[in-house]
Amino acid sequence: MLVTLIFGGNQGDRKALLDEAIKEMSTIGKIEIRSSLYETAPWGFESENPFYNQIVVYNTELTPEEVLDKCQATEKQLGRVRTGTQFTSRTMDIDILFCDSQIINTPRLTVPHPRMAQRNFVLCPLNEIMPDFIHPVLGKKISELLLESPDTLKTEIIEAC
Ligand code: PH2
Ligand code: MG
Ligand code: MG
Repeated sequence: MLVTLIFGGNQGDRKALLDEAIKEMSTIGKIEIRSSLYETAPWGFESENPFYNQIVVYNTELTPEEVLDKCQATEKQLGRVRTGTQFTSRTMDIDILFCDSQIINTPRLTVPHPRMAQRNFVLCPLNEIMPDFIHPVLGKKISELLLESPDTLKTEIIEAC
């Protein structure tokens, strides 16, 4: 299965944490593609600290639930403290965007990620590596979703891939 993950954090040494998280997640399988590194304005909450975001596609034999377990273990290992509130600053967040073209709706997991079409910090790096991929629920290419995105927050390439 090709699983597409987005990594993001806005606390601590953002670059070092991102590199470490991407390396740690490669225990699930080989890296197929990675986007450039982006600096992005916080979406959905106020913070002085911009995020670093990057998207990586891994080729894995694990199930989606097993990948989720590994994402959560890695977030914890990298110092993520989960609070009750929805959006806060964090050292590392790892979210599953796609699992091939599967549609998954379980109590633990919603794939494709439900809010990606409203978020340029997801659509910009995704459009860089898979502009023609068709979102299995929305039935549109990533490039179309980016054109239609209502988001106006800034995303900037920090380090080209
Ligand atoms: N993640 C969020 C909420 N807001 N904003 C940016 N720029 N990048 C993120 O990764 C991010 C966010 C929830 O997980
Ligand atoms: Mg997230
Ligand atoms: Mg998350």
